[in-house]
Amino acid sequence: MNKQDPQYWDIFCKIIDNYGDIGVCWRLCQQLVNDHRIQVRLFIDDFTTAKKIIPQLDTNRAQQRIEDVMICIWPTAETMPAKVVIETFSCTLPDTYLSQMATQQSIWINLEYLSAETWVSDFHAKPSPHPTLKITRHFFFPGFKDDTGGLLREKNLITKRDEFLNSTITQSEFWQTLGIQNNDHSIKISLFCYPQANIKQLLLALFESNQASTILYSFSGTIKSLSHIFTDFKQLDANTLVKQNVTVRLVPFLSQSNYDRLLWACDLNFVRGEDSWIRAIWASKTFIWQPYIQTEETHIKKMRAFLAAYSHNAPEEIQSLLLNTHLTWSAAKEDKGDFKELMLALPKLNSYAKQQTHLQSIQADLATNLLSFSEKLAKNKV
Ligand code: TRH
Repeated sequence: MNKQDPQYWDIFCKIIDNYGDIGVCWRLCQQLVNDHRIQVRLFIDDFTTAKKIIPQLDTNRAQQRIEDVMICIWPTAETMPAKVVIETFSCTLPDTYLSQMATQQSIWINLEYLSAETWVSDFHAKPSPHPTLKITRHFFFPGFKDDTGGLLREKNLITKRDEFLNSTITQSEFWQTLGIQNNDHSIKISLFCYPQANIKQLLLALFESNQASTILYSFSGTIKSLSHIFTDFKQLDANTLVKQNVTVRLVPFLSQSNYDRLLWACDLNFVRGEDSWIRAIWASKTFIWQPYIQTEETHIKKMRAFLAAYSHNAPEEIQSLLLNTHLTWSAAKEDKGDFKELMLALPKLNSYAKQQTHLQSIQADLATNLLSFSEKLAKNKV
């Protein structure tokens, strides 16, 4: 097949920090390949970090095919661009590659970060001509509304999630892989957060609860380094801490599919950044999102915008509970019993989460939207 065929796509991923950039890119590649039969090349600048998300990656090979995606190191001057080029998060394409794109008139789309802010709808799909080359970059914004690019969601995700949730056997097998036994009826809370998160307030609320809880904490450091957070906890084994009715289990970095299962299986999820946030939405359980920390409190504005959109049709008590717990978690708001209230309201919150997940899941997903956008650009219809 000719590289100028619109079925050939190149995707560029620069890893800034953490796992969100590669997490999003890897999901997008897989969805384009599996759900839309696109031939994808994924260029990554940092194989070592990427290996965390793509464990099969051989860091010594410049090019390799994994799950039908051709993974490559950053392109050289000889690399010929594909017909459709996705730059992710304004990662800057190599100069020679870009000049070649202009010569062969590739379609150039920049996939942006997810935000629920209202300006996203105005900027989505807008063109930005290159100042010197004869080529135009188009902005593609993920989002929660129909007039944005939508959210990443593979075709079979909701079915897979429901199969998992409808099978007690599969769930207990999964829990056993994390060392949780069948007779453990504690409330399960997954925890994936930045160091600034207000874990202490959460713990205080859990101690006061008359139910036992287990925190599944995604943390790769040593258990000893956590003594300032989990003060006076007793260490049961290399991965487990206990105090009163609260057990904390350190969870190793899971595969993306097992991390999904963890979110599906828990009663409450704490997520962060960009990709785990979206996956928490698909889990249809209550979640608290910690946005990636930015200067000038930009992340708090983003968080407020998301909560306004997410909870606009919820009863007022749910709206304020979600806002207060998010502010306590991420903006150091004084906890006035918010987390305690959150734990008590979980059944109500979980049914609201289910409703919201359903509303999002009937919208077109990001990969499908991206494909139809690229087709319109190819026909010059945008
Ligand atoms: O790792 P993050 O903090 O990534 C962040 C954000 O994307 C942020 O917007 C970006 O600017 C910054 O990186 C550079 O959080 P995020 O986005 O949730 O990405 C984590 C990825 O790791 C996601 O794909 C889920 C995956 N994951 C696993 O596969 N296994 C695990 O055990 C865990 C905890 C996560």
